[in-house]
Amino acid sequence: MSQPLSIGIVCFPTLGGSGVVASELAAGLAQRGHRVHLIASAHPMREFPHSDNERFHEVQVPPYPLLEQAPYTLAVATKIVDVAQAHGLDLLQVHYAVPHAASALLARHVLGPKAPALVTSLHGTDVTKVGCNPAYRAVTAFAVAASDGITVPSDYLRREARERLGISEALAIDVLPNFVDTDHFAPAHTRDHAPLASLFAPGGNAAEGPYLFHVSNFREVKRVGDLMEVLARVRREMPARLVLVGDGPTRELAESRAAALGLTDAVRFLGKRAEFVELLRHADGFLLPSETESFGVAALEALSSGVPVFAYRVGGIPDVVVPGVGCLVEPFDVEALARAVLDVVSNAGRQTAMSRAARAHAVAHFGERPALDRYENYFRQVIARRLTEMKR
Ligand code: GMT
Repeated sequence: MSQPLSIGIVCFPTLGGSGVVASELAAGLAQRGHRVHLIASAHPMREFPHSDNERFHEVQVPPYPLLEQAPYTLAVATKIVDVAQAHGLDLLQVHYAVPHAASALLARHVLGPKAPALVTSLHGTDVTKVGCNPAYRAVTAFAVAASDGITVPSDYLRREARERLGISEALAIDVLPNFVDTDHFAPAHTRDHAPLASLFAPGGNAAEGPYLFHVSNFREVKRVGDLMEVLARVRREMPARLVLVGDGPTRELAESRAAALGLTDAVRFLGKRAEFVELLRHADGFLLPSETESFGVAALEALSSGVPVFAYRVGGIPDVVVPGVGCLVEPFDVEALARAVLDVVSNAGRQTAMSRAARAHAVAHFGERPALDRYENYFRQVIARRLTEMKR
């Protein structure tokens, strides 16, 4: 067995997206014997740590009256330096380029020749919305390009990174698709609606449905208003209900749209929940009407749970939601999305076939073990390359 590595992983502790990928990766690598140091402003929402090989290092951002905004970027850089000096790191992987790539670069300068190899893992809006904003672009692009390795979860985001951050073709950007814990996100043994029905009325009529599901951080890019438009249209033909997990800036908008469309009794907003698979796996369909997604981890978790996904054909979603495991329609056609949902959920045979195909697709293409192999190999290559370059 090759030598275990000492790996630092920096991420936002958010539920969904990069925070989930980072903490699952940390757990998986630690289980393989590597020493993993997770650096974040709070414990990730998913269970952590899983083993003695994992350590959590909290980034604290002390306020001071003179500082209008607490300098998070500096606090992350300082924590990286502290962890590297105390524990020795072979490699540091930062998830979400803004501002983590800049923090890492700064730490690298402080650490000098002993600095670990640096991998920046781009995720989505750190390129397409925030990183390319003129307020951040010059430094973000510079820091990303200065990394020893750059990863993205899809070809789509690689193209976006080249275009929006101007990352030259001379620099490799490697596609490492996201993955899912298929044991955790597994279909229900008994496919019934009972756990979802009880959210609407204790002992409610579980035979009614269909039940639709959504998980997100309720940012504008998620177009949560479209969820209500789709639900209203589906309900013209079937007594559909929608369960929503997560929270964020557009949750109120979704609630008021639901009220305006007379849907209040047909929706349940559950807020942030680390554990939602017990509900998700009983749903008939997962709605993800995002403006764009570089990948769509939430969609993959649904597929793995045997839940077909309905989304717009945008970004990297077509890499995940292939024909037969869900339906993609043209952006932002709520009529078409509602029709796609109805086509599937109104036909028990079609729904079951799609649910089985969704699960099989997730297991065959997005399992954790091959993904961890890819990351391990990639990290070792980056470390070796950096050592060679340093010897020159
Ligand atoms: O970039 C974001 O919007 C946030 C990010 C996150 O950190 O939650 O989500 C992105 O990264 C995920 C993990 O790689 C992807 O599954 C999401 O599709 C992606 N979001 C977008 O591109 C909007």
